[in-house]
Amino acid sequence: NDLKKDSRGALIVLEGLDRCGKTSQSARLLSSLEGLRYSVESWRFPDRTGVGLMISSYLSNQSQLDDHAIHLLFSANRWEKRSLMEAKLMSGTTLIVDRYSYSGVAFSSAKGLDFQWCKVKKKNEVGLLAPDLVFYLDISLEKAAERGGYGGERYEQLEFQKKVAESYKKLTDASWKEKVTYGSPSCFSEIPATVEEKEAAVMSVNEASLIEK
Ligand code: NYM
Repeated sequence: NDLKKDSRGALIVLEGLDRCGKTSQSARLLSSLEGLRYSVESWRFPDRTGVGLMISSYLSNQSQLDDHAIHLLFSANRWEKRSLMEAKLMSGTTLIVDRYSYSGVAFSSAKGLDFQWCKVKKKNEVGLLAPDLVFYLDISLEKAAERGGYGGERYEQLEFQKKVAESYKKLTDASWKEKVTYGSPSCFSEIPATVEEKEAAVMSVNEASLIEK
């Protein structure tokens, strides 16, 4: 009950290629922040419930969908969770989110969809909650491919991931923090720095900010 809940929680997003280590690093960030008595939850997109059931079936090659249609389903999947995310943030809970709108752009544009059409600031994402902090977990294509092997789901091929990496490069801006995941047990080992970053993000805004044009 002595959880740090005075201000709103921060929306922290982790992005990167498939097999870049987001799952492990989310877990580490979660336990570090819990250890510091923050109220914190770990989320991921796609959330494989609701619209996410269709997404999951598409990703496991059990169904076919037009590239634009699946792009919009990924977006709808974020909209489905928007009000719950806002409620959590406003009640002081920090959310660590594994993939968000940037994955939407990076993966769809890697398939050949027009980058401008997919962009985060296009209408279908405008009004979703804007992250306070985005971590890009950087890993070489080869190292990512070595991990557990690709092939389980759609998109998990070296050539495709190469295009995804190029799309991410176009999306990255100065506010993103890069973390190298390969070879270090935790890229969040200097967690106090992350907490300072979190507090800076929280102090500057009271309401959760939105993705805008
Ligand atoms: N993906 C994820 C997209 O193509 N668009 C999106 O908007 C999101 C959130 O889903 N290969 C892709 C990236 C991944 C796949 O994600 C499943 P994960 O993190 O493996 O569950």
